[in-house]
Amino acid sequence: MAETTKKNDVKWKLLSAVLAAALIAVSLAWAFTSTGKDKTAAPEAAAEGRTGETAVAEAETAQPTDAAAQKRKLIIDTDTGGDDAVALIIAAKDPNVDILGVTVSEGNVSLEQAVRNALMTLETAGSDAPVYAGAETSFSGRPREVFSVYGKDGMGDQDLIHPTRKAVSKNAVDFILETVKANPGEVEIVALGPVTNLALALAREPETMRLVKRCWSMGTAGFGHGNASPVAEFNVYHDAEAYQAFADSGMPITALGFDLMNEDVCFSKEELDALAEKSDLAAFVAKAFSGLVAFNLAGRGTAEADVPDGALMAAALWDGYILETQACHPVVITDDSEAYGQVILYKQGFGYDSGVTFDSYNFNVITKTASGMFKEKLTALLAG
Ligand SMILES: [Ca+2]
Repeated sequence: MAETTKKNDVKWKLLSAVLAAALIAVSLAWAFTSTGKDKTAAPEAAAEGRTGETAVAEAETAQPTDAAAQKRKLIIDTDTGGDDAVALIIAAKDPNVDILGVTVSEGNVSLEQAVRNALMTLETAGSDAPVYAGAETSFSGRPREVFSVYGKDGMGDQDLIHPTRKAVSKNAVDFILETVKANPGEVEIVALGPVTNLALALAREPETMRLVKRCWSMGTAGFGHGNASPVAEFNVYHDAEAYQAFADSGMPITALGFDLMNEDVCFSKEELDALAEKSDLAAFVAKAFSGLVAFNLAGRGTAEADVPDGALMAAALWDGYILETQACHPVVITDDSEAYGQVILYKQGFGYDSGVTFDSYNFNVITKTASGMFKEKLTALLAG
C-alpha cells in the first residue's frame, strides 16, 4: 500500500513537472510575441505591407494542416446591437471559424435584450453557437446608463427579435475561463462591446487569461476623435475601468479604433434599402440598422449607419483586410473628468521628447485597412 502510494506520488510529481514545463513554454511564447520582440512578418503579410504582431498572429493561424485543427477557435464577447449583429453573422458564415461561444454583457442595450438579440442573430444566420449571459453592471460598480443608438431594442425596433432558444445557464465569465483553460494558447476573443466580462475573468484568474491566444477589440478612438465624447469611444467610455484592466493585462490585443470608421464601412439609407432586397438575412441586417440611421439623421444630419463591430470582425477574419498596425502602450483614463474613457496610445519606437518608454507594447492598433472590400464582401455574404 505504502509502495503504491509512493509510486503514485512519483507519477504525480512527474505529471506536475511536465504540466509546469508546458505552462512555462506557453507563457514564454506569449511573452515573446506580446513584448513585440519578434517582428518577423509572415511573407504574405510583409508583401502586403503588414508588420509586427498581426503578421505574427497570421503566421500562427496558417500553420495547422488538419482541416479541423485549421478552424480558428473564437469566443465573441458582445453587447449585441445592430453592428454586433453584422460581426456575429460574418463569423457564423465563415467556414474556417468555430464559434465556441458568444458571451454577452450589457452595453448597447440591457443584458437581457442583448442576449435575445445575439440569439436571434445567430438563429437568423443559421448558427447554433451557445450564448452565455454575463455582466449586468460595470466592472467597478460605477453607475452607468444604458443608451442605445440602435433604437430601444438595439435592433431598430422592427419586431425582429423572437429567438426560439435561450442562453445557456452558465455564467459568461465561468464559460470564458473554462474554455480558455481547456484550449490553452488556441482561443481568440473578439470583443465587440464594453469588456466587462473579460475584466471580470482577468480579475478572477489572471493566469488562465494568459493562455488566450489573442484578443481583438473594437475599442478606443484610435488616433482620432471619439464618438461617446470628443476623446472617448463608446465601448471604453461605457466601462473605462474594465477597459483599463483589459488593456493593462499584457494579453496580446489588436484593436480597431473609431478613427477608421470611414465611408467604406458606413451604409447610406439607399444602400441599406438595396441590401434589404438581397435575402432574408440581408433584410434582417438592413432593418436592424434603421434605428441608427434615424439617430444619425437627427443628431448629425446624415442618414447612414456605420458598422464598427463588423469592421473589427472583418479585420480579425478576412485575409488582406489589415494593411498596417502600430504597436502601442495604452493608458486608459478613468478619472471622473471630461477625459473619462480616453485611451492615450504611446507608439513603440517613437522618440517622445520626455524620453518615456515602457516594458510592454501589447496593444496593437490597426492604422490602415483595405476597407474598400467591406461592403462588397459583406453584401455577397448576406445575399448568399
Ligand atoms: Ca457592440
